Amino acid sequence: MSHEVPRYRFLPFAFERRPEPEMRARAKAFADELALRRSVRAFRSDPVPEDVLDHCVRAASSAPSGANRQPWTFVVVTDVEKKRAIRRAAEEEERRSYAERMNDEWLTALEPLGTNWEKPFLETAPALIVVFRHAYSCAPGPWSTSSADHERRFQNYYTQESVGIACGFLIAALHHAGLATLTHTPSPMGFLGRVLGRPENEKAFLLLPVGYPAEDCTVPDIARKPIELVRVRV
Ligand code: IYR
Repeated sequence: MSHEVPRYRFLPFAFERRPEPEMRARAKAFADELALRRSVRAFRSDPVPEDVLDHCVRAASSAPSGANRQPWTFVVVTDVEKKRAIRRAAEEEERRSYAERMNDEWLTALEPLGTNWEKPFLETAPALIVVFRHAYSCAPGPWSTSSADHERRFQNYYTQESVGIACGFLIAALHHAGLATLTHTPSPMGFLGRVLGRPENEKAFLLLPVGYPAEDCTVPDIARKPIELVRVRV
């Protein structure tokens, strides 16, 4: 057991404590804003500003992660051919999922949403953000983007939790910026690493079509559980 690794330098934390009325107003405004987010399945084809997406990816990448490994890559896909390839591969998997992999209970749960194997939004959305989880790293710290040196594997920690949190930040940031998203999980997702040429240690985690809702876009009339059903005080 080696303990030769030096500690980080610890710096004073510049934390601003806010007056309670301000906290309350900010907490409410944030919850009210997030409550307006909806999953969108019909997009306009208008392009989205790449620098806005970059800021949103920066927000996502500020998420906490196990041992600060930051075990994620966000691939921003705007290329028409790549989007077409992703749609083709996703629909192939989804066709099989709807026909063979999902059981009756699952299909029944989805019936009210009216989803099916067809995924036109993978081409019409101007951008797809594909989030990859680094199951392990090829370098000891978060910084090297790694040569394809798969001789040595360095462990990452709590990667599902870390990348899940980063995705939450990303979806919130995109919504805050004025963009609509869909949380899409074609299954299995192995094709995304192949189409996008990601290294072996990166596993596709989530596919987010991003853009503006189509003019005739509709969303299902669903409600969030009231706080009394989701918060327990002890
Ligand atoms: N991944 C499939 C099926 C699907 C599953 C769930 I759970 C949803 O909430 C929505 C869809 C699809 O994208 O159609």
